[in-house]
Amino acid sequence: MSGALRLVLGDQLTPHLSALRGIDPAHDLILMAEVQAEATYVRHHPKKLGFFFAAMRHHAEALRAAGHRVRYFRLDDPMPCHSLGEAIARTLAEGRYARLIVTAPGEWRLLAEVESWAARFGLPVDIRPDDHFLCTREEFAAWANGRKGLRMEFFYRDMRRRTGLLLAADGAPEGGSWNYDAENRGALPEAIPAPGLFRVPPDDETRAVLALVAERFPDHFGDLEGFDYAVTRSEVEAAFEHFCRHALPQFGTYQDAMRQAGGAEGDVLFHARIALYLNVGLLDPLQACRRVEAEYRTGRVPLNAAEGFIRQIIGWREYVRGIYWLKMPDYAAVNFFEARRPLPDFFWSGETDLNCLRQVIGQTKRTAYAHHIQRLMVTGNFALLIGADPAAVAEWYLAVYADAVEWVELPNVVGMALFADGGMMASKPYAASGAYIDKMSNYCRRCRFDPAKKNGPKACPFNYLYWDFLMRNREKLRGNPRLAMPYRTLDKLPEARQAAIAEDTRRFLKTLGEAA
Ligand code: DLZ
Ligand code: SF4
Repeated sequence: MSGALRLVLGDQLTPHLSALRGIDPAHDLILMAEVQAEATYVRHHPKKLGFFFAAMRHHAEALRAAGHRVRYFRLDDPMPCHSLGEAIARTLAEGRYARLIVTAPGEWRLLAEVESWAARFGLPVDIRPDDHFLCTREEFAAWANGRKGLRMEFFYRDMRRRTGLLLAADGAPEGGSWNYDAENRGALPEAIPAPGLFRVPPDDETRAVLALVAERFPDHFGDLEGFDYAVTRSEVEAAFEHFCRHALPQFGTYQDAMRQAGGAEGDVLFHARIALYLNVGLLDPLQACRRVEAEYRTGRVPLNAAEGFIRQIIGWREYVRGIYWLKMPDYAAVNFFEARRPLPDFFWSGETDLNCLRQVIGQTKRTAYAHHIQRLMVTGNFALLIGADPAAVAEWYLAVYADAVEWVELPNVVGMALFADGGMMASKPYAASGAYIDKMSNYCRRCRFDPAKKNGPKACPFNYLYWDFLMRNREKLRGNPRLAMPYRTLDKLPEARQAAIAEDTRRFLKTLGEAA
């Protein structure tokens, strides 16, 4: 009797994966493959590649230890596979299988490819729902159906009700409010130290992966040294435990803060750095939320921390994934502002005088990680203000962050950071001047620009870029009620000041290597 061939992708590393349900260990074969095409369709950060391949190899070992047969293609095999399709073709040439079973991939591009396999390989392909999420694509579509705006907040409340997380006995939200976002914006005093990050030293298998990545992908942006990610379920559990004990109590208050510090202390602050583990299936989102809720119930962490964490996971994370599948493939091409500027070269080097950008890009290069405000309000805000091409910006984020899979990265970049969907996700563009960055970080104190200066060579470029962005896009944004105040301020600016803003912007954009 020929069994089934069951494909497990690099971000499907859960033992209870839908593609493995009902598996017959005696006859079925699990296929996993490190392939050149997935490693290079964007030039992923070397630490991201190291993480994916190391986690895949350790997962294959765990599956074997659980009694399964696994065919695993490595990139350092004598005959590596170029693509997932090739890995399937070669496995089918090695043995007979009655059907192919796949859990739906998280990316539109790959799902389209999987859908072509039945015809290509001449066997039935069973595409099962992706069960890494709490809200299915169909449930999200039903929620969105007929709504005018698709705001996260209302979706999040439904998810709280559905999961029962942080609900009081009468079904009301714990503490009386659904959302404590206003208590997530504390500036971080220099005197408050952040707990050290949980680091996992690479084992022999991971070191072999890192050597392979160093050899095969030497020209990808990012450093490989200092690789410290967890790559197994037990390591991930330990990393999450460390977060819950040491960082979670202050996570809520300092969620949006940024800090330049000696060493790596500022890289993570009070964040969990678990998105990459959630996104490949090494950490279960609901279990993580229940653990955080328990910390609150026992009184070890305040409500603003527990709610802030749970909102990110069952709110934002599920919501952006829903938006992605609701709007793809058109979402990849949205460009509300018709922004066409190429991404400045310094996004690939960190070499810029704007200290906030230098710090965030430098950290990204070192670690393949930056937290949400660094991504949204420093690099994202800057890309929005200069009118960078959304597709180029999205490609950058997809390449450089270890947690970036397209379903999460694309809506966050084009919808949230760049407002390129014209306001489907966000009610106004997240445009901000230097004052915001100065309030939330210590970057400005170490910068050659002055966040208090509005114009001239010493002025923080975010200041004039912000007003120029509003002037340039007046027609598209003037009617937005949430921008009524800044437009009133702009209208009152003397003509000479408006001209200075335009001139400073022109001069600055020229330094990016492009005429304004
Ligand atoms: C991101 C990634 C990388 C770098 N490499 C592989 C790989 O070699 N094999 C694989 O099965 N998956 C890989 N992935 C993940 C996929 O590119 C893709 O992003 C997800 O499977 C989409 O859900
Ligand atoms: Fe960034 Fe402006 Fe602050 Fe410099 S002054 S760090 S450019 S916000």
